[in-house]
Amino acid sequence: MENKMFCYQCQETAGCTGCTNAGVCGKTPEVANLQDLLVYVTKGLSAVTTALRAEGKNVAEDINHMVSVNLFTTITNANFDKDSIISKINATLAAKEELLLELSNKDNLPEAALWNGDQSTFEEKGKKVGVLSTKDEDIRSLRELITYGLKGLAAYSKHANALLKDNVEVDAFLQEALSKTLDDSLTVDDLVALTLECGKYGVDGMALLDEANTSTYGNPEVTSVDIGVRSNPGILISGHDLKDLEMLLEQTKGTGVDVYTHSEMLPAHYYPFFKKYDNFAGNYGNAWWKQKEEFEKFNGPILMTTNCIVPPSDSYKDRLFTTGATGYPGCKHIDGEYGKTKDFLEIIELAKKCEAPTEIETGTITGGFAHEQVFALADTVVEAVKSGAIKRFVVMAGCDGRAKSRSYYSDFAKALPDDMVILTAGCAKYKYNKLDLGDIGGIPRILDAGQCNDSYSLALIALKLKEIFGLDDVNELPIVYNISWYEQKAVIVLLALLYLGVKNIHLGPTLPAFLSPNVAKVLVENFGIAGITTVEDDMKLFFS
Ligand code: SF4
Ligand code: SF3
Repeated sequence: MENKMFCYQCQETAGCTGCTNAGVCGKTPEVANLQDLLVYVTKGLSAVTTALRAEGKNVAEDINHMVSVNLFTTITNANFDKDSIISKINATLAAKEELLLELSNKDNLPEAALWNGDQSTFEEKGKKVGVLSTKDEDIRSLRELITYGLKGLAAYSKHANALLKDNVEVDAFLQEALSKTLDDSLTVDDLVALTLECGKYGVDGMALLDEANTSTYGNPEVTSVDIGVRSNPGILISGHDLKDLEMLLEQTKGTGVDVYTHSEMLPAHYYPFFKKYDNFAGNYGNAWWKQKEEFEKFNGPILMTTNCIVPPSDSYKDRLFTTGATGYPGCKHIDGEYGKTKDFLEIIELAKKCEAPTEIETGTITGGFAHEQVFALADTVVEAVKSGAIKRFVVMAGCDGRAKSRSYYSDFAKALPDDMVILTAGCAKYKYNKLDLGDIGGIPRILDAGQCNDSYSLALIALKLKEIFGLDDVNELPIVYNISWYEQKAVIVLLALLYLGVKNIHLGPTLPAFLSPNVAKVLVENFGIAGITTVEDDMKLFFS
C-alpha cells in the first residue's frame, strides 16, 4: 500500500522506522506532506540566496529570518496547522520569485529553486519531494541528518533573532548547506564532511543565542524554583522563547495574574532579569509529554512559544494559544514582528476569568548552573575532583519523551554512585530533577545548565576543566556522555559536540531511524557513538 506520508525525524517514529499513516506525534498526512513541501521550497529559496551571495549580492535579513522560521515550523511538535504552513509556502514562493529576478546566472539552480505552483498543487507536490524522493539510502540518510541538524540550528537562530541578534555567517551557511542537500553531484564523503561542518555552525549558533540571552537577561545563577501554586489565576508559558516571556511578564504585572513556566521555560527563572517580576510564580508540571493532564489541571490559559505541543483535549483547547513558529488548528495564534511588542491582552483577560491552578506538586527544584555560575564555583569543583570527592561527571542532557523505555534515565540517575555529578540541559532533566540526590561538599549532584541550547554551557564547562587540568584532549576528562534525544534540536547539539571533539557519546533511548547502517557505521567508527543497554550493564561499561 502506498504511504500516506513519510516522516522519521524524531525518536518516537512508528516502529523505529517511519510514520507512514499518521504521525505518532499527531501530525496528519496532509500536514506532513505540506511540511515536506515547506522544507522543499525553503531549500529552493536557499539555493537562490546562496547563488546571489556567490554573485556578491546582499540577502536581506527578512529572508534569513524566513528560512529559519520555516525550518522551525517543521520541527516535531511545533506546528500542526495546515493554514499556517500553506501561508508560509506561499510567502516563500513569492520571496523566491522576487529574488530570482536579481540573479544573473540561473543555470545551475536545482529544480526546487525554479518550481512554483498554487495551493491546489501543494499536497501532491509535497508527496513527491519528501524524504523518500532520495533513492540511495546513505545519501538520503545524510541529507536528512543535515536537514534535521539545520532545523535545530534554525530554531536557536530564531530565538537569537527575536532578541535582535543575527549572525549572517550562520545564516549563509545554513542556506548553503540546505541547498547542498539538493545537489546530486555530492558524494557520501562530501555529505559526511558537510555534516561535521554543521556541528561547527551549531556551536556558533548556540554561542549566538547564549550571547543574546545573557546580554539581555544576565547570566543564569543558582536559583531555587517553587513547583507549587499560588492562589491567583495564572498563565502557563511553555517552549523556549525568552522574549515572549519578557513581554508576557511586562503585560501581566499588576494585573493579579501570575505567570508560571512549563517544561523548557523553567530555566527562565535562573536569569536575574526575570526575578524582578513579583507575579513570576514558579514552574508547573513536567516535560512536554505530560501536558494533557497537567494543562487540564492548570485551569488558566497556556501560551506555547515553541514545541513541544501535544494535540490538546477539548477540555483546555480553547485556552491554548500559540505564537512564533508554533500553530495548532482551532487555537488562537498571536503574531508579532521581531522588535515589536506582541499583544497578549486576550490571554490576560481570559486568565482573569479562570480559577487558580490546581496544585499537583509542592517543593522546589534548583538550577542555574550555566557557564558563568559554574566558573564562579570552579575552585570548589576542581578541589572536589582532585580530592576524589567527585569521581566523575555524567552529561545527561537532551530531551524527555513518552517512551516507557525512558525510565532508564530515572533509574540511571538513582543508581549513580554518590561521588558522581549529573550535568544536564534540556527537558531530559524531568526524569530525575525532583529526586533528592544530595550534594558533594555543597555542590548539588544534579547541575542544570538550562534549556537544550544551554548544552553549549556544558561544552564550555568541559573545555574550561580541560584547560584547568592542563589536558590535551577533552576526552581525557572524567566525563561520560549519556544523552537522550527526541527531536531535531538534539541533532544539532549532538553535531556540535562531535565538532568539539567529544567521543564515545551514548545516545538513547534508541538510535535515530534516519541513520542508515553505513552512516551509523561512520559515526561509530569515527566518534564511538553508541546506544544504551540496561542501567546495570551501562554502569559497568561506563565506570569500570
Ligand atoms: Fe512521526 Fe516523529 Fe515525524 Fe511525528 S515528527 S510524524 S512522530 S517521525
Ligand atoms: Fe524538550 Fe520538546 Fe527536546 Fe529543548 S521541549 S528539549 S523535546
